[in-house]
Amino acid sequence: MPEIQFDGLVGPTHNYAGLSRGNAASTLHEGRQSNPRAAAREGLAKMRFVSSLGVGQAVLPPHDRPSLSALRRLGFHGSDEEVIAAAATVDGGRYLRACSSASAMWAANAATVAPSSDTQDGLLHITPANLLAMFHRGLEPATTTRVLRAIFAAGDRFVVHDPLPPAGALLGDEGAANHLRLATSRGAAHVFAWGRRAVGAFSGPRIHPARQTLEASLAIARLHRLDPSACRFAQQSPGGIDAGAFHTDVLAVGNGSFLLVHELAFADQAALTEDLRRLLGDELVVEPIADAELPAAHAVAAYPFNSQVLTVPDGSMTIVAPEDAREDPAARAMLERVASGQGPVRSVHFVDVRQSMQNGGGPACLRLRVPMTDAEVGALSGRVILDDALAEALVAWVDRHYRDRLMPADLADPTLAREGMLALDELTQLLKLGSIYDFQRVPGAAVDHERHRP
Ligand code: SUG
Repeated sequence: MPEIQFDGLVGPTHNYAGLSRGNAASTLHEGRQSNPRAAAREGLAKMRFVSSLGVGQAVLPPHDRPSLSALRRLGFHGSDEEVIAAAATVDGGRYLRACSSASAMWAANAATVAPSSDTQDGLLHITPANLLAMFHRGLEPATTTRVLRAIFAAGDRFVVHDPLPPAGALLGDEGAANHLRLATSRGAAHVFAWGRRAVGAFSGPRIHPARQTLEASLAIARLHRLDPSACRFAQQSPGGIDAGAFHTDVLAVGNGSFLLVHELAFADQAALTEDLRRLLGDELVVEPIADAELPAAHAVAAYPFNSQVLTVPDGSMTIVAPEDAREDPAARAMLERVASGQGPVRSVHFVDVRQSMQNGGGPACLRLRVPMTDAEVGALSGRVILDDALAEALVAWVDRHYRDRLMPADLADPTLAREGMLALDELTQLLKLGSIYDFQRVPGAAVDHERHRP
């Protein structure tokens, strides 16, 4: 079944606020100047490249940031300007920074997906991730749910569930970044990776937080009506999380019959691989990468595993890796060895997504994969499938609205919020998505286009 790559378009407030403990790049770049326009252009260039390979590409809109509704729920009140000014002074501005993050760009964390071919009711199931491990990311699920329901609106084919309840520490769900779907002629297997469990003993990471719970993964598999015999629940290696692999897709990537996996991705890799082979047969090609070939620190810094492995129209596979992995000799050598071996991968391409990488998001983080039949693609709502005309319109839209430099201190500028509303209001028209943002739905909060044109 062909797969559509739904990429998150980078939002106008893309910045480096150092919000994600356990994400080395986010910590390293805290306080640096960002370039939202370049970030959005890099993302669009990657989408156009993937589309040029003959792979279906679609776009998900950014979220409205700063989230004024989230700031109001924290007790900041008055006009939008007053809310922003007050939040900028409390706790060193931490709530304003968190509520301004453009983190919805990392669409691999938007949701988990089960294609209709794998579900017992024949529907395509999507569950938006609750992202409760990090405050700034926990602001995403409501808008993500609205966006996905606007796009996957055809109820006879698609079901977009509510995110799992953000119930204490029980159901931490990070979406597809901790999920791998593999398939051979024997059928499909779903690997759900978890970092901690709320119930029962386990040995977890010591330094960094584990975000995904086993209980959340089990609930997603149930919700998606997957055949339990096709599901595996594998613990992420605690050492891998402590080395900076806060999501599984930092150390592993799979596509169809192919799995590229670092030694520190899973706690018991040998057992998992053996089990998958029993399930999927000898067609399964596993490329295990030893820490001796590519130390985890390189894998985390250069993100060769955070690549998109794509099946192209001739049936072979290609890897779309970050430019950073080309510049790291060990990472590059590993990818080139994999692409020149006996397996299904025939080529590697490198793309520059540096603005996103500096917050810990590589090519694979920027996209949500949705395996879909042609009829399902035809049933999507909105204008989200990327063709040349839409790509050009989006680049022009970015150039019209986005700043080319932003420091965390600039988040206190109320005109940034107005610029964002104006841009996103226009975007929903471009993408034909209707009113999906709080500022479009709250009475009295409509955008005055004439007054706020930059
Ligand atoms: O959740 N970074 C994101 C990166 C997500 C990467 N996604 C995947 N691996 N699939 C995160 O840690 C940093 C934001 C900041 O510090 O400003 C951030 O949220």
